[in-house]
Amino acid sequence: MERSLILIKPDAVQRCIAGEIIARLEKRGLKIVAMKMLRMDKALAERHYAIHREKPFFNDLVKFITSGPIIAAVFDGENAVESIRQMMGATDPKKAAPGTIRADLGLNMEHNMIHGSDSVENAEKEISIFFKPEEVLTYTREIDRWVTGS
Ligand code: IDP
Ligand code: MG
Repeated sequence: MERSLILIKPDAVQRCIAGEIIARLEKRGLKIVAMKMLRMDKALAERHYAIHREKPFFNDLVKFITSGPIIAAVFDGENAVESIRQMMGATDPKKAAPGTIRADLGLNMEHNMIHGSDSVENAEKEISIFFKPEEVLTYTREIDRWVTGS
């Protein structure tokens, strides 16, 4: 099983669409194993988006992601990273495939509703930025229940 970090961005929280995004991921069969609402500060945003530091849109990206509360969550499931990327759709909602979160709900490149890890390796790094190990539950399919700790 695999874990991925998602962020429901300030636009989605502000427009009250967080629940729909979470529901879509849950309906796909992914399990919530950690979740919190927070407002990212500049340092956290710069760390999370460090890979984009040199990009022309970096400052706007940091400004936007820190502009209001977000929901950070860890989803667990088979092929979770790739599944979530597929469900998100392309970065630009105008180019995202119909039926994806960004195509259906996103407005533009900046207001594209959701972040999802792009690889298993990055997922583990990103999860550790937002959650302490003990905040992430382990979902044990064998007995179909959650246990505390990872
Ligand atoms: P992703 O979110 O689909 O993984 P990334 O390339 O990792 O896309 O970019 C991170 C975020 O930065 C995007 O979700 C988007 O909000 C923003 N972004 C990416 N490219 C551009 C751009 O060309 N102009 C403005 N914002 C951008
Ligand atoms: Mg990315």
